[in-house]
Amino acid sequence: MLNLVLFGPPGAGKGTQSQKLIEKHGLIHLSTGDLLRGEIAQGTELGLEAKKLMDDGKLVPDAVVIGMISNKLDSNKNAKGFIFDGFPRTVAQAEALDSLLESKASAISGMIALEVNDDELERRLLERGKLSGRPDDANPEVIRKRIVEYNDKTAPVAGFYKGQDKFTSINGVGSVDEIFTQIGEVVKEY
Ligand code: B4P
Repeated sequence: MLNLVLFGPPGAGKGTQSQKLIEKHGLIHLSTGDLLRGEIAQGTELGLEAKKLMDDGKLVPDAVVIGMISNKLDSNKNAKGFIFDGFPRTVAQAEALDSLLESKASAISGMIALEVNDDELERRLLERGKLSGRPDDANPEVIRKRIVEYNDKTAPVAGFYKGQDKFTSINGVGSVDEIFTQIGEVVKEY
């Protein structure tokens, strides 16, 4: 089973590259950001709680996103593999994901981290905000808060996978196709 974690700060290109990876490898795409926005669109209680945090650039509680991922793993029992996009975002989430996969006799194949500087992240997210209307992309202050939250809580997840010898970092600045080619070189090794 091929189980990839696509990692990087907000706007690094995780969602963009995930789309290309699912087309090429037929994996199931699990984006916690998309799942949360789905809850918001349906107006569920979980969505209402998540929206307050997301609009303020904060992470949603671990238990909420771990529960969503657990349900998705259970409902895709015959999958060839998964792309985890925007998950895990904390070390607690990474530990929970290992346990969930282990209980299904599976494991993470590797993490690929996209490195992009803060100015480029802000530029990309503001650009997307103009088209998508995503409230968390519309405001430079919220974007900066998301980057701070990433540095505080999410960046340590890289150390978790380095400790398992499953971490590869690539340059996330360049054309979408150039970056996809670099990702392909890494995936070949898994
Ligand atoms: P996400 O939906 O995961 O938001 P993101 O990190 O901004 O998306 P992504 O990184 O995929 O964007 P992409 O680069 O593809 O999360 C949103 C919020 O949900 C979080 O802030 C948090 O509140 C909550 N949340 C989600 N998961 C959570 C978890 N596990 N735990 C707790 N909370 C969680 O795209 C960005 C833009 O760049 C696009 O417009 C794209 O077209 C452009 N782009 C991509 N590649 C490019 C390139 N090479 N060159 C130029 N532009 C490029």
